[in-house]
Amino acid sequence: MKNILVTGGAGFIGSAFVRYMVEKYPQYTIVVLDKLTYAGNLDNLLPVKDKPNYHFERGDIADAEAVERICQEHNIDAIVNFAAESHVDRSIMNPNAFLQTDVVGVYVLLEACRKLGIERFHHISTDEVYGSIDEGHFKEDDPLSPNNPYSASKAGGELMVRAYHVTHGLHTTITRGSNTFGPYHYPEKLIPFFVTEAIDDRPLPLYGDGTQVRDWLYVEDHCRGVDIVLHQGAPGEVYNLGGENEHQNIEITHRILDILGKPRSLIKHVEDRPGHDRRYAISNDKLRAHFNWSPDTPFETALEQTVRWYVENEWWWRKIKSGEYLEYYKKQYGERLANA
Ligand code: NAD
Ligand code: TDX
Repeated sequence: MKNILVTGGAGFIGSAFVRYMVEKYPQYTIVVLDKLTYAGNLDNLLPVKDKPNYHFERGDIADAEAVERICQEHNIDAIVNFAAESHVDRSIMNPNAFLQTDVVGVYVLLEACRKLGIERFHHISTDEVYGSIDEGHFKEDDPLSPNNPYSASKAGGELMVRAYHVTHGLHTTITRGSNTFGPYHYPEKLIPFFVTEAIDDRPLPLYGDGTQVRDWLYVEDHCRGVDIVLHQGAPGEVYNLGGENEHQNIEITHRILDILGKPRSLIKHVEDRPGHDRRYAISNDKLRAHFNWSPDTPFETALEQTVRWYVENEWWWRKIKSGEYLEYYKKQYGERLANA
C-alpha cells in the first residue's frame, strides 16, 4: 500500500484517522475524498493541511465518474471508507441521503475497486447493525438486525462489501465500531451536543428516561483498530471495535455537567426517539485474540479531555451552530422541549 483514499476524511472519525495516518506513515500518501456535507469540515484537517503526504479532493462517493478519476489520478491502491450519513435522528426525519451514500456510495466505491484493480477496501461500519441487546455481547457472526433507517443503510452497505468479496474476490475488511467520542465530533451527537449546550446553560434534551446504554470508544482507539485491520485483517473478515465501557445516557449527562460545574436542572426529559435501541454491546474477543487490540484510553480521562477541548475550541463549534444547524435543532427539539 502506498496511496490510500480516505473517503469521509473531513468528518469526525475520518479526520482523526487522516491526522493519525499522515503522522504515522510519512511513506504513504493520504488522499481525502469528501463531499463536505453539513458534517464535513475542513477545519478538522487544518493540522495536516500543509503536510506533503496529504491531498484533499471534494466529491461524492456515489459519483462513479469522479471516484474513478480521482483513484486513477492518485494511483490509489487502498480505499478506507468513512463517508456516510451518520446521524440516527436525521435518518428518521429523511432517510434518502442515507440510502444514497451508505448503500449506493459503497457500491460505487466497490465497483471502482473491481474495475481499476484496487487491492484493498476497508469499510467502516457500526455496532448498530446488530440492533439492540439486553444482555451479553454481539459477536461478528451474529445476525444483523438494524432498527432504524441509518443502521439499516449501514447494514445494506456492509452486505454489498461482503458480496464483492465473495463474488469478485476483492480483499475487503469491515470494522464495526461502537459509539465513538472525542474532539471534532459534530455537535448533534449526544456528547458534543450536550457539552456545547451546557457551556451556554441551555437545556439538555434527554430522550425518554435516559437509561439507554451505549458503549463508548475513544476516537484514537477507534483509529488504531482500523489501522491494525487495514494492515493485518484477513480478506472478507469483519471485526468488532468495542469500547468495553458501557454507560447509561443519564450517567454520561451527569458526568458532563459535573466536569463543567453546571446544574442538573439543565436536564429535560423529552419525547423518546422512535425505535430507540436500548443497549449496544459488542465483544472484542476476535480482535484481541488475533491482533491483541483493545481500547486502552481510560474513559474518565478521555471524557474530561474531550469536554476541555470543547471549552477551549469555541472557534470550532460556534460557527457550526448556525444556519442549517439551527433549522435542524428547531425541527428535532423545538416541540420536544416545548412539551417537556
Ligand atoms: P460524520 O458525519 O462526522 O462524517 C461523515 C463524513 O462523510 C463527512 O465529512 C461528510 O462530508 C462525508 N460524506 C457524507 N456523504 C458523503 C458522500 N456521499 N461522499 C463523500 N463524502 C461524504 O461521521 P463520523 O461520526 O465521523 O462517522 C464516520 C463513519 O464511522 C461512518 O461510516 C459511521 O457510520 C461510522 N461510525 C460512527 C460512529 C460514531 O459513533 N460516530 C461509530 C461507529 C461507526
Ligand atoms: O439529543 C439527544 N438526546 C439523547 O438522549 C441525542 C442526540 C441523543 N440522545 C441519546 C440517544 C442515544 O441513546 O443518546 C444516545 C447516543 O445518541 P447519538 O449520539 O445520536 O448516537 P447513537 O444513536 O447511539 O449512534 C452513534 O453510535 C453509532 C453514532 O451517531 C452512529 O454514527 C454510530 O454508528
